[in-house]
Amino acid sequence: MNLSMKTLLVATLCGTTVPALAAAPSAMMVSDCWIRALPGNLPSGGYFSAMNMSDKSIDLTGVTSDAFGMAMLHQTQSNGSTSSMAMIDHVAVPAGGTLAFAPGNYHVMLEQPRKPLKVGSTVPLMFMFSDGEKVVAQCAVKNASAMK
Ligand SMILES: [Cu+2]
Repeated sequence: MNLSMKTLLVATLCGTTVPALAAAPSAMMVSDCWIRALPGNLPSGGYFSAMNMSDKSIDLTGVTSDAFGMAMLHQTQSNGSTSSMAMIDHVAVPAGGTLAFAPGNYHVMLEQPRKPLKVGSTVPLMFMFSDGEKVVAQCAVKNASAMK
């Protein structure tokens, strides 16, 4: 598949057009971002898909958001009946591949919301990658029972 076909395909998959303003060709794309808002002061989970359009593996190295005091990369680890969460430094997005953050595995732990999360609104998260790219995605706020 040549690059322009790939770009077209990606644009189609994302339901958006490729931004014409992009100064440098960007390798990473973040899509389907959403946040599971939990009541009270419980931390919320952030989920998304990161697509690597380059031919080398690129790491996701962090997430930040003005909407939260703290955002961390976490992984849920279950052994039998118990599950716990571990903090992770970085996760590789394979060359030409996709990494999914979904309930039960990788998630962004979002703590200390600056203001209460409103279901139905969107919140921007900024994703940082090892190639120096920063990608902002608008994340849909969903209720506590949402699974995707
Ligand atoms: Cu967590």
